[in-house]
Amino acid sequence: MTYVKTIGAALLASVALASAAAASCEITLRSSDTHPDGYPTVAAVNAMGEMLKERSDGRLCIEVFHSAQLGEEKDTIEQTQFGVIDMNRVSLGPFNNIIEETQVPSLPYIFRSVGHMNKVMDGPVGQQILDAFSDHDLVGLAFYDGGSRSFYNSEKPIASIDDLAGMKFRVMQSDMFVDMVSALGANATPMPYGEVYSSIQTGVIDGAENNWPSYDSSGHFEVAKYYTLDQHLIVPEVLVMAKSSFDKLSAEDQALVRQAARDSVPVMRDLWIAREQTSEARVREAGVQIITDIDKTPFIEAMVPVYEKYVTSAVLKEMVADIQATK
Ligand code: GTR
Repeated sequence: MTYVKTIGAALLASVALASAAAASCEITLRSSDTHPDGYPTVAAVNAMGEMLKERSDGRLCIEVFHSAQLGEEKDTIEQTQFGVIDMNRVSLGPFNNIIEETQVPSLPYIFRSVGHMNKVMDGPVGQQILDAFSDHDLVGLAFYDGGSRSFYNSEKPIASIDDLAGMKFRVMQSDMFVDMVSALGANATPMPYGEVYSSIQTGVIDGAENNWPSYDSSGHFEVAKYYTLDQHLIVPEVLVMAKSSFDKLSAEDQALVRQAARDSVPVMRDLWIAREQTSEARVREAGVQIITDIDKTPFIEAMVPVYEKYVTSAVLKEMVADIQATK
């Protein structure tokens, strides 16, 4: 009896402690993500929240609203600019039409590999892009990994650029991606991520393009069983904060937020590498036809007009040259 009572008291005490810690959050930053709970981006922002809470003695907390609970990326970006949402983890793609610097790392085939992308985004070009957010009511905190994106569709195996002719693909809401698909001879439909599954299912589009973890977690592989590893995009993902929310913090707390964001990057990269493998295995097991033997040269050559149209200012030209010169 005494034993049970002691355990009961200890349990009660720990529950009380846990709720005291939760109650002591003075500021809770609401963060948006389109991905489901457990996805590497969601887990990384949660990890950032734990670091922030510990380093601020429980004062600063983050609550991640995953699974697009706060809306689709384009809308949540606007809400973050207005300060309705404090933090947002999104692809750079939906920023392309708003912040021209984000177009550069979103250019097709700009990076030779994910390692090249990480090196560039960890360096001066990455910093230049993070700084560019400040002219748009946002604070750029960190870049995450998004692997490489390739086309998948419900119709047929695509083994060469010619197979793309006339097909209809969803792209993120970025004019540059519409032009990218047109330059490949196909038709692009910009649309929010959450509408892609049913649009493929009902034949509104033939397919879309994404990385292994998104192809898997979105369930798109169930309706688009042909995946061609042309790897046309290696678009970084970004964690941003509403400038108005950031400005409300003391200088010390701002430094804590920036540091915790930076420290969440290696966490994210490790989770990403593991998730790419499990997603690929899961999708292969489901019987998806993966086309790996594809000549990328005609894809790369077809992108010349896209570069000509979008890389126009001296600033962007220099960024492209810097990226190409990064070994
Ligand atoms: C994912 C990315 C999301 C979102 C999505 C999309 O790879 O992580 O942020 O941009 O693609 O295609 O909309």
